[in-house]
Amino acid sequence: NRVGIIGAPITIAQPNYGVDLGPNAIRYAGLHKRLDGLNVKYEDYGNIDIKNEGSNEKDPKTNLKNLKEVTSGNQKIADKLKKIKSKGDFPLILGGDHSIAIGTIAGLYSFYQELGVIWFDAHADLNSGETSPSGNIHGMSLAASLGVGHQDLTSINGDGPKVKPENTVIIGARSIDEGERKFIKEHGVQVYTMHDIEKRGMDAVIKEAIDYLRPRVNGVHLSLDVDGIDPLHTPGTGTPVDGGPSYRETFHAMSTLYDSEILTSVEIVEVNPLLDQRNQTAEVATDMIAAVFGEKYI
Ligand code: DIR
Ligand code: MN
Ligand code: MN
Ligand code: MN
Repeated sequence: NRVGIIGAPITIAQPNYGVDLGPNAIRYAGLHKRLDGLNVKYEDYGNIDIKNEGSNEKDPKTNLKNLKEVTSGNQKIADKLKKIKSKGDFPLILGGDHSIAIGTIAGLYSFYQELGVIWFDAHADLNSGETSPSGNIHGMSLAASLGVGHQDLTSINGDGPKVKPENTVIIGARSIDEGERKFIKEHGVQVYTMHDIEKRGMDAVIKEAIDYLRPRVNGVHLSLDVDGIDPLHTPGTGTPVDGGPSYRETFHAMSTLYDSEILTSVEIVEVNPLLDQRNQTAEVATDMIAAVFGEKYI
């Protein structure tokens, strides 16, 4: 299948400007050449035109920042996803902040009613206006995809949940808010924290996640937040958390996902070149994309 590359530069679902430059930073890091080297055919559709006009103010009623703008940006992303899926492309979405997953998963829902999601992240992104300590919608995108949160966010491309909690796996979590902990207990999302990865190793964890999802789902979306990786390797991101999986562990997880042939779409988010050192984070992101498309040696 041909890969369809889309830049999705939403930035106003979190407070640091610059994450809208992520898609181009990843292209400059050599994405196309790496795919060429793997003999992967692709079409790069460029960046979706997103209006990042917002503020850092929470709406006192909803506890959300920039709800209208984040919603309209994600509507555009969902529409674009549907378009390229209709052509038969394998979507590769470059963020942008992690709110873009609301749009990508909503678009994918038109094609996979039993979508599996692998959420590789330091965070769980399971907040809502009721639980969020920040009001930043990038910390709510998985909840919204599961049907929990503001109606505007849960009704993109149709009302209600786009993915089921039992089809959702979080890997790499090490910063989970109180309300998110409750959400996980109540809804039964499968979570592999850093404790699990440390104890059992990344190889066992990623294989278990694959074996868990395979019989349940008809497609699997990988949502890779670069802050999931240890910030030693990925300093260019807005909310780094120490103690994450290393470059090697992450590369191995991506490589194992490639071997499993389970993935039907991939997104990579939260690369912020303005917080980075010499585009290192975009380069690591590109290495991980290469791994997920079959690269074995760096
Ligand atoms: C925090 C941070 N849990 C929040 N979330 C982030 O604001 O909801 N997600 N950084 O990627
Ligand atoms: Mn995230
Ligand atoms: Mn994160
Ligand atoms: Mn490199």
